[in-house]
Amino acid sequence: MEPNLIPVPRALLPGTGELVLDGRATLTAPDGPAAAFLRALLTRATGLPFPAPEPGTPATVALTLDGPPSLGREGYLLDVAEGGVRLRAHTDEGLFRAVQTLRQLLPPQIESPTPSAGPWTLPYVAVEDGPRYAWRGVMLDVARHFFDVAAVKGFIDRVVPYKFNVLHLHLSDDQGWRLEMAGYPRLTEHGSTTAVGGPPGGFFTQDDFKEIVAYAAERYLTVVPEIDVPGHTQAAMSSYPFLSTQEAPELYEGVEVGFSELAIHRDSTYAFLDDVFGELSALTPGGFLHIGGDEALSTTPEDYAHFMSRVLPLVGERGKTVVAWQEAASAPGLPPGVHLQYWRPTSEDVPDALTAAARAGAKLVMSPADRVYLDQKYAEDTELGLKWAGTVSVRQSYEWDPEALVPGAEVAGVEAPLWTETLHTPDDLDHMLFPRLPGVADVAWSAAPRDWDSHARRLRAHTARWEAAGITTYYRAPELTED
Ligand code: IFG
Repeated sequence: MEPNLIPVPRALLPGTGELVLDGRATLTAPDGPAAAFLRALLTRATGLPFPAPEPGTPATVALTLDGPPSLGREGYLLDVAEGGVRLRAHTDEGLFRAVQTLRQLLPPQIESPTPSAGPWTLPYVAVEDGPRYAWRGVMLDVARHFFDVAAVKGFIDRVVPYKFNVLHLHLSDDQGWRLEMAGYPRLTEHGSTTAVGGPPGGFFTQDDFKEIVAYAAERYLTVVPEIDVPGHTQAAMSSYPFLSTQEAPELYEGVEVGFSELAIHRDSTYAFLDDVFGELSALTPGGFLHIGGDEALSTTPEDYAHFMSRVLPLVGERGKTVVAWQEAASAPGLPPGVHLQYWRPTSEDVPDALTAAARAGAKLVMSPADRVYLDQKYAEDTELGLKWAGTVSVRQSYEWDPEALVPGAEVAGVEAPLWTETLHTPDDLDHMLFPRLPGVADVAWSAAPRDWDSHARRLRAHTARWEAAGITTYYRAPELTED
């Protein structure tokens, strides 16, 4: 029987037989995040020592960096056979992805935060694998409701087993500004004090943000911070009214969008953004900054174009690649390498400007709302979530092709946004993430054609893994019960 791996690997050859890891099992691995992660996972769940082998004797589990360059940055070879477990890659990041596959080959109890007895069986198997897309992302909106460092780390823990490699943090919106800016203390002193429905708000200090970045980096996730402009800016304007043409901009606790815009024709707006993107760049080791650009419904197309022409260079000058929501396609002079995030439902026509920008070299991050907006209800009776894009079933998040939406475009990858207007706690996040997130992971990693029956079978085998990991509020989708 083929193991229930998600995402599906490029090539897998099941063997006959299984290996049991016990107290005699030894481990060798090159120092780095992959080995550190594997040791921590094995120790935490099995309590076994996994010492180094005697000199000259082969290890039970061996990670090596002698994989062929053709594996690329994230590819790997994994073998479980009578002689033991071999993970080979060309980089430590590739070994880290291999570790996630090894993890899924072990029994669900490997996900437990406390040791259990095992047996720690591994089916004989040979895997050759690598990702379809370079950008495999999830987004957490910490603006509508704030989620602290511990909650963000928990969010990271949930996406790592599914080989995601981008964490997009939506750090500012009408309802809150969530990252301390040394040059503008009121953005958090005042702008972070509330949320949708009212307080409490919250914010990340710069040390908090560094802690998140480090935790993500140890798991080969690149943090992509977003400061959304020129719309979605009420909290910033209430903190610094010089940014606004409103008389006395107030903090906002509702869920409307499109009513706010920065003062487009004031130099002070761009001086502010220059400082903000300067601080943000210094805090962000990753190569991307997201400037938002969505739903600027109070801004004329001319003003939007003017705004973008002044803001885009502020990011480029810091050597960062610009990411923006798809509306930015209409901006003149998009910088090379710009990543435009497609988010409107697939039922809508693709704007000509987006097709043109793609033809001119913009890369697309595919986040169609009716496929991967995981804040959308599963069904009419889902208590949490919105449904402006319609309900999004488990099958809908899985059964779609990122290449089919903008012909001729270069797709950088796929990203699942989790907006939090209606979500307050990590349990709420888990309910919306699972069971749809693994399907998004499969679309982002596996080039194999979608096979719903196979995916549903795999998902049914993953519920025990979620439960062992403490993910207990996942949606009991009808697809998860044997039909
Ligand atoms: N659209 C808004 C988000 C959020 C979302 C909720 C984008 C790019 C609806 N913009 O999605 O701020 O409100 O589903």
